[in-house]
Amino acid sequence: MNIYRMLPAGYAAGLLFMVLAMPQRMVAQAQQRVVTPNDTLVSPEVSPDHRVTFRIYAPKASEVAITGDWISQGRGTGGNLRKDDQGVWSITVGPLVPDFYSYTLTVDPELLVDFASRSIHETAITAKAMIKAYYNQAPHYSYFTGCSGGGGQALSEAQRFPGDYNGIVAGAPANFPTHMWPGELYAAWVTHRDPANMIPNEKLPLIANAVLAACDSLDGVKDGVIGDPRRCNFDPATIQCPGPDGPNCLTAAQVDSVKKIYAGLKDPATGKLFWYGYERSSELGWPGHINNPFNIPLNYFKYMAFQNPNWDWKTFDFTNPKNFALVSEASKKLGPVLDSTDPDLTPFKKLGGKLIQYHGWIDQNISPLNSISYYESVEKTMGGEKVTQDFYRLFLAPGMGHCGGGAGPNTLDGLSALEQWVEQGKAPDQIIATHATGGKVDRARPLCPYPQVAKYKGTGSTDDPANFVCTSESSKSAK
Ligand SMILES: [Ca+2]
Repeated sequence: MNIYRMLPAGYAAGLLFMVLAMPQRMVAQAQQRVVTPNDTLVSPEVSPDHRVTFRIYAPKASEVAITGDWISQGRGTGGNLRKDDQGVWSITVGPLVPDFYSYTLTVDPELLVDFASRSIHETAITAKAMIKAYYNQAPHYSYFTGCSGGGGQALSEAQRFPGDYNGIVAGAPANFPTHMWPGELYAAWVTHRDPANMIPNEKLPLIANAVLAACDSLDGVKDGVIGDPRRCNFDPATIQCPGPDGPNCLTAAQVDSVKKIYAGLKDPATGKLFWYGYERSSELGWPGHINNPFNIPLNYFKYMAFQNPNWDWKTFDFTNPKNFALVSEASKKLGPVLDSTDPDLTPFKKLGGKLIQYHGWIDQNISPLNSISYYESVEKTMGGEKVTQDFYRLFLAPGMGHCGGGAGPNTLDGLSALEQWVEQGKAPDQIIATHATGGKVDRARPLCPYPQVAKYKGTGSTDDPANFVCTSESSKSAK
């Protein structure tokens, strides 16, 4: 891949394949004709509803040494072309369903498989074949990186198609959507049960500040970031108004909402956790969920689970056992296709695959506890921490939101760490993450392989990664 990084910035030449075809057929076509930029290949044999759509930018063969790797970038919502300013080209997977999350009433099971996993696999096969045809040489290494929906695709690849990639970066993976989507919608329902239960946006900083006041120092550094929110037991009742409602306190109904959002969605019959609550210190990211529901979980219910576009989420009481049973049934029915939670990564490991996963601790969309749960399930299945960390490491990022953002170091180069691991056998003992303000890096810190955490050595700037060390003082599944 490095060779591509040497290409001049703004390098615009290349081939754009806009493919609307079954991939194998498309490869055959591509080899038979001269392809020009912005060319569109369409297979007449495929109906418009069954199509794999993606684009490839490939540097001209005359301008690159053919020693490269390729990167496929998974995308939650797909469609955009990715080419960074160093000239690294990548293959970007586009939406499989024309209107993606706006699913059609007649759910086509084949389309669902395309959407969930097959498209990514077909893209890998097709892209490798096209690279070979175009450059007369197969890529030396193949990588996949994605966050959110793309992170879910990343784990699906490791589980379902272990031979597709040598290395995979899975960021904040949405790999358990049939539980995650109900859990997301639950937070919206909690605040809409009654107008009194709504938490005004203006009060979110009040809660976030109270959480920090209670828990910021637990990690040894007072820096606006909580190292491991599982250790924070902040009780919102401590900021409940002693009298009437006011701007600097919460009403009893608002306290109840906050408690429920922290607690997560539970089976009302058994009390068993169905999906995790939001972490303490993630409050500033709540507006997109508690005011109006995020469209993705809403459309899951409307189109995939219930097939009723008029379904009214506001009147769907999640604590009613009959309603919850419907949620659970939908998960059982759709989970085998949509979810990627298989903890057995034996085939991927045997093929030499390496997997780096990361997740922000204040992720406002996907719970970091799901990443921990999946990682620990793999450890259990694969035979323990050492065996697992030989090929799979999870990095939790304190103060990082969903795939980025937040007061903590929230930007990392997982792909470079992955390359070193795959190509030089150098496993990442830490990955440096940075935080920038106005384009200028003002904080950097190591992220450590779970269950290790970064601990301040006690002297020097807390924004200098050299003053932190990865230690094993964290406990697994503290919550
Ligand atoms: Ca702190």
